[in-house]
Amino acid sequence: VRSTALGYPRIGSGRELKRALEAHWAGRLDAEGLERAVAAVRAEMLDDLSVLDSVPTGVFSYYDHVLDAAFAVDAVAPRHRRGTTLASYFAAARGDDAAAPLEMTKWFDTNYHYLVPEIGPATAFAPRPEKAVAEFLEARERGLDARPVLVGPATLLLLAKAADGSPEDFRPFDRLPEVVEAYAGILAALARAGAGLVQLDEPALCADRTPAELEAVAAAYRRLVAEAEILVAGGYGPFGESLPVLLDAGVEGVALDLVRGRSDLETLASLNVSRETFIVAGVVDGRNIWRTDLAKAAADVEAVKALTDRVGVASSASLLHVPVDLAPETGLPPLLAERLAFARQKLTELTVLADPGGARDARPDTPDAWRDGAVRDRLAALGPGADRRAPYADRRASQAERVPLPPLPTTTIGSFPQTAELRKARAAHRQGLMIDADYHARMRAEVAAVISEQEKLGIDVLVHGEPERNDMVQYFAEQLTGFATTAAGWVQSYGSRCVRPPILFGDVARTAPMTVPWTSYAQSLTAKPVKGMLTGPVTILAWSFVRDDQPLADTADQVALALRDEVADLEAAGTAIIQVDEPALRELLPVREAPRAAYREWSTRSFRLATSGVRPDTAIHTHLCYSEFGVVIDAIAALDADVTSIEASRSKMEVVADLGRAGYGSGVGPGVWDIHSPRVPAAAEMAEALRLAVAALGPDRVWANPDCGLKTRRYEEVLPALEGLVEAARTVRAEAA
Ligand code: THG
Ligand code: ZN
Repeated sequence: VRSTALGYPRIGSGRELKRALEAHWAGRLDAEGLERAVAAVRAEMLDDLSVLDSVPTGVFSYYDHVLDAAFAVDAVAPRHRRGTTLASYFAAARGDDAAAPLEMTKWFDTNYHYLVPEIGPATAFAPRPEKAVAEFLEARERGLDARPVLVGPATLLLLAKAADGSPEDFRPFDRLPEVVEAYAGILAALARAGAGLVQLDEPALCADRTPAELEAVAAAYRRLVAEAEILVAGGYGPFGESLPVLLDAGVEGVALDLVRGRSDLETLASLNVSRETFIVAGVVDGRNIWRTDLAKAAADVEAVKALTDRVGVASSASLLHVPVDLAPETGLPPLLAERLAFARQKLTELTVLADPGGARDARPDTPDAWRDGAVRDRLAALGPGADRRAPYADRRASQAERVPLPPLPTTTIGSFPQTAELRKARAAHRQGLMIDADYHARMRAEVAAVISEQEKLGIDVLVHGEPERNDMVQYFAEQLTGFATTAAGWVQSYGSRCVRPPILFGDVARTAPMTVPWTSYAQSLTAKPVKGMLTGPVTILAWSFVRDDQPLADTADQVALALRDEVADLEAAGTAIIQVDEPALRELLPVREAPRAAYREWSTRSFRLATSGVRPDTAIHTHLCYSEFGVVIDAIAALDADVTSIEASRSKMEVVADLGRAGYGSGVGPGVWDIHSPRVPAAAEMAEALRLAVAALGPDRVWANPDCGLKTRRYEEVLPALEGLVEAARTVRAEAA
């Protein structure tokens, strides 16, 4: 059995790519300097990957692997074409003065964002194999058995969106036969360079596909196998009915995700495949950081061997989703550290599984010390109504009485700009160079400044600005039991941006209030209402590495209970409005339809469990962003929040109408300012968006707010934009009166 990985982190063990990219974009590093820096990152990747029998190449990326695939077939929007390929590439990724960037959205059910290619009926495809060939040769020159990897043609088109101006009924997938010819050209170039097996990633075939789509995929692969030996990799779930389609098309092999897609073992058995079939068993979890149960993994490899003679072992998905190395994490509790494997450690596991003499240890049980009987007893004792509040109509009346607000009240989502000064203070505090008292004084001064700015602007519902929070999940993880945080466990989120997902390893409990002092302090400075700000249970799970020894639903309930206590403490401190954000509600939605109902059930229940312990006159707000919410509209209604603020500015308020259709009857704050762009919208533009929302919902249910937190923006943009927002709300308010 030969070992491989489907992909690898490409940010560098010390985030060298991030530093080089940001220096280049700031004009501090020229193209040659950038090239030197990324060559070092790729060399480090190859050093790591060289322990494998088959080494994936081309998995380095300057920004995003979907964008790489679009460039490989020359699907570059005309507005992004610049003097060099790299300049065009960064124009597409980040935009510039002349052109808006490509849209960004979540890659399957992960916290990684890819760039959405724009493909129209007239997009001219052509093979651009230079990157794939160069990275293949770089590995081969080291004497490695190199295997080029590219996002496959079906996934590229299924993830793309129709270019502006395309006919209504056009779908990028319609162009499959033509894009396949460009892929054929790339495969031919790789073959000329000496490549054997080539991996095409087709995780979109692990989602529900129509028979017509599968037929088109079959034709595509029948064409491509004429050019090269192809290994099709899935990941992110079972191939299911896609599996026989691929095998019948004559691909050399298929890489199965045996962590999330174990049912493919049965599918494979039912197909009675020839013993020549090449199957790569993805038994090492590419999505999580737990050490592999090598005994179980080896048993799965044996199960595949019972069906065919040609078997490999691999990660279940690209290792992109885990940090590079556990070695620097010397601060973790030993019981936890010995149970973890990051990317480098997973490579070692793969070599052990490929070695006939390797030691296949079973995974040790979860330590008793990680159980919290009190939390389990409390959850078991919850009555059936524990996740239900009074009817919305009653809540609405008592909330209006407690906090009188004008129609179209103005508010922000929670965070204010994280200035360089704030970051510096946090870094100094973390390194022990600033004592707690000074740090807290600095943060309180920031809260006071943020409150005063909002009062000057005339905003109706204020926030404290969250200067004390590094990340909206990590901040809570640092304070809850059952969580650990890493020192340098960075995972790419998009481009040069990374996050450090906390590790949720044991039962979760709150030991003390986590946010109350900040909110109370802010409230003490103003007569206007200040919102309490929390992150919801689903998002805390989605943006952490979560224990896999019990159902996610059970873990979500524990987090919800801890948040429920925080909500109660905020209410007891006099907070009338408490916002519990769930930006990742869409993200954890299963890729296939079948398991979605169960997900909607437990995710919304955990949110309600967190938020239903309050009086009817306390308003619960929530906020959602980062994705298209059409598929979770019912779940949004099931959260039963009093007000939902939602990303809407880029979709031209469509989501507002969707909410109406789904029977969502409470308040809505459709974001009228796209904060992901540095552009400051004019008041008239925001007023127009508010009019659309008022037309759909009436004036009594609409709030005026930006579409996300302001932490990544600068005050130079924030102050004029908020001034315009307040003006827009006043204008539309007057029109409605
Ligand atoms: N937190 C977490 N996941 C997220 C977001 C988040 N996923 C979706 C979305 N928000 C992603 N957006 C960003 C935006 C900025 C950054 C990361 C993800 C970012 N990161 C810093 C960097 O790379 O330099 C590091 C931040 C830090 O010091 O912790 O700027 O908000 N979990
Ligand atoms: Zn947001």
